[in-house]
Amino acid sequence: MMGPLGLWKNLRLVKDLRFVKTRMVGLMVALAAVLAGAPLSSVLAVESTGAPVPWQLDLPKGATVIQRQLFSFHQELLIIITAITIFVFVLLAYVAIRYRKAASPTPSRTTHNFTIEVIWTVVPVLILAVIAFPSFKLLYYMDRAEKPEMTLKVTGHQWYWNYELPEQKVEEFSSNLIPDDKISGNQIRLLSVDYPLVVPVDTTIQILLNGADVIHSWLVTDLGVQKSAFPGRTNETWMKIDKEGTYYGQCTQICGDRHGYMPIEVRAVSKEKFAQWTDLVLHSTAKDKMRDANEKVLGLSYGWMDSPSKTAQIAHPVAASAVAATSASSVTASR
Ligand SMILES: [Cu+2]
Repeated sequence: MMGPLGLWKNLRLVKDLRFVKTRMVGLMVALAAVLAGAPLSSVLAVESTGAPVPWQLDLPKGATVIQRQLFSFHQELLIIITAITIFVFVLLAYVAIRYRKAASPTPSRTTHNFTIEVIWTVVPVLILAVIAFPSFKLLYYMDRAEKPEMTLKVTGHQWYWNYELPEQKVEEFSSNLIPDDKISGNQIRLLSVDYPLVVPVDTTIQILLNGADVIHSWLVTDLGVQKSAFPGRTNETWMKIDKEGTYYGQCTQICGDRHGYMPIEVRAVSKEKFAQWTDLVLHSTAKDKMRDANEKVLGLSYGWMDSPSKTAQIAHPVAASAVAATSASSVTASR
């Protein structure tokens, strides 16, 4: 089979010295871009929380093994697509200039070239195979946890999320957007919620997802989790967070007119803090046990909840007791 050099000759590239020069410059630029692209993108990628930050570029580096693997896979793909784009661009520019009417008044009548046809079929197939293998490996790795240490149940509602930690006996509770006029301190508009999901770090968590009414999708980019929540079917995925912190996400399935108002806030805390939190959620003497636990363990303040909101974005401002409320009442409350 013809080697790459033969291919160049076949394309009559080497016959014109001017174009050899242009090609060299093009190749140098391509090489520089490929070499600089990935590390540059690596540097510019932020240690984010899922909330937007100034000058943010690229995917977050993540707080789970899955997200870090997704990030490096994305970097590899970036190199491949940059190289392909530059190659096609240089080739196209060469053909457009070299075979323009003035330079080539009598065009060639060639219709077939077996070698080139084999090459332009086989090379893309090889490139796809190189991409497909790590992609499938990652997909299966993300699919389900090998030895889950705890379970998290996520239920999507129009338009809020319910969480349940059955093994810790933390009953299903609702997580609602904080209305605009109540945002204060380091809360983030459209991302902060009243009762965040609290989970321990360094723990393999099996996530079971359901939709209560329509299809929703639970996405927390930093945790490398995105899974659809269907009514009448349980989906599974997992996460093992290795950095304490707050991670934000959103519903990524168009699920109704308040689809953009059902954010996800995950608080990853140490195992000790998580034990304290579950203990308070179960045994606190306060009227709102989860509020008490969040105030004491996470340092959240709930003063905003004591007066009604003027923007009234919240369908169910109370935690566990709101579970029985139907989506119909949330529609009435929010419109
Ligand atoms: Cu949704």
